[in-house]
Amino acid sequence: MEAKRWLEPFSTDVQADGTLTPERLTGEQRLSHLRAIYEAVPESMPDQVVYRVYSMPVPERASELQTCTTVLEPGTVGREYFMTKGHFHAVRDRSEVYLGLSGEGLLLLATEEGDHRVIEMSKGTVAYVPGGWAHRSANTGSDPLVFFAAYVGDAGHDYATVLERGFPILAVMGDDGPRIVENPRYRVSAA
Ligand code: M6P
Ligand code: ZN
Repeated sequence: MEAKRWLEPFSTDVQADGTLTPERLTGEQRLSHLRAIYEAVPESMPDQVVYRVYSMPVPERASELQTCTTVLEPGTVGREYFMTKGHFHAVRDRSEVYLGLSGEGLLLLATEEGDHRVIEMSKGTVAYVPGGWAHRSANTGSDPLVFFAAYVGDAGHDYATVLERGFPILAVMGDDGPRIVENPRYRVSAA
């Protein structure tokens, strides 16, 4: 039989809470999986879900677009807002687009040289993440931060670089709202 040349078109419904129909939960990150990204997680904190990712299934190749929603719960660890692990793309030049669906947050971006940017995210924000920029989201609001993402199909996730070096900036709760501060734990690339 002749191999199929093209994928079958499909659609998915994004619900108001960011979940997909049909259900496509592909990742659930609890605080116990995320200890390394915070300065210190108090022993007394319950092991709650910090965020969930719902992805549409397409092959990981450059001709496709990976798409997903992320639902990041509100909360803090010390003064640091709940955040995603953050990653570079394994194939560094691959880009990504975010679309804010609900909630309030900050998209933190950083290059391997330590250059950094911050984009405010809320419903309707379209944020462009060029190749070469690690990206991490922080929920600075009191409701879940929900956003849609689309990225080049073979981008892959490099978590190790951010885990080893940290992120140059942190989103922390200040006395009168969110603040961006330098991360004292950050180690710039040796390159
Ligand atoms: C966005 C995209 C996904 C990513 C998710 C959670 O939806 O960038 O690729 O998986 O956020 O972020 P992370 O993988 O860094 O935990
Ligand atoms: Zn990405």
